[in-house]
Amino acid sequence: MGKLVLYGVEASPPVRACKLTLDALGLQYEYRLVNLLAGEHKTKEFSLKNPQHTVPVLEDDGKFIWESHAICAYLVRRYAKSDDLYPKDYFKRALVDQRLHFESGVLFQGCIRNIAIPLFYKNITEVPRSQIDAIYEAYDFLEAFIGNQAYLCGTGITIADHSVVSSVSSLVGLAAIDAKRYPKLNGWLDRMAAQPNYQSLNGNGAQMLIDMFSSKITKIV
Ligand SMILES: N[C@@H](CCC(=O)N[C@@H](CS)C(=O)NCC(=O)O)C(=O)O
Repeated sequence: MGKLVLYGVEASPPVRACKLTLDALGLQYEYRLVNLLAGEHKTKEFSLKNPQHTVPVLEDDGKFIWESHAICAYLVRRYAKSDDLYPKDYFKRALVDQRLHFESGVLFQGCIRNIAIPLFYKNITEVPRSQIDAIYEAYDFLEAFIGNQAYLCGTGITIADHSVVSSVSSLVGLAAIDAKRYPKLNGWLDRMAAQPNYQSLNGNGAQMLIDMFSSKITKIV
């Protein structure tokens, strides 16, 4: 096995998703901090690793992969002893892929990033209510996806749970989850938070992002 290095920053949801998968697989890795606010991801050195200059980036034996969903899938295919986290069965895998794409397009891009970019990079401190409504719409979908299952794709945790919990655990700071309106989502979040090492791998970083949002937002308009 080659040397694994994860480049990232704690507050980043997709970085935390990769940490959850690395831990679930029992993989040793070096973690290298990339200070986004200081522009370390825009350096020539980092662009050679990832020309899209996003974190996370995974380095495996001198090769680089970015995009958390690709990283988590790669880690399972390459290193897992079982396919539980990312099933080989065509239909089961399609279900995991659907949730991963949902995280990428709806939760991360549609909810978190749309709110974060104006706050952190454009000095805008008011958040349109429509963006908070979009979070609740996403919760409605997740409530339906979970249904009577313990996890997003059935009875066991998959990389879809790692990915989605990384976003939802920060979104709760912008749109609280009412257990009466979202009993399935609330129960799932509790089950994820009860996983070993959850707090250090995801909980603390999720709170950091919530605090960053709170320090910028003056008003929902
Ligand atoms: N869909 C990507 C999102 C990656 C992403 O946008 N990461 C943010 C941090 S949370 C970033 O690196 N932003 C810096 C930039 O876009 O220049 C993934 O899952 O890896």
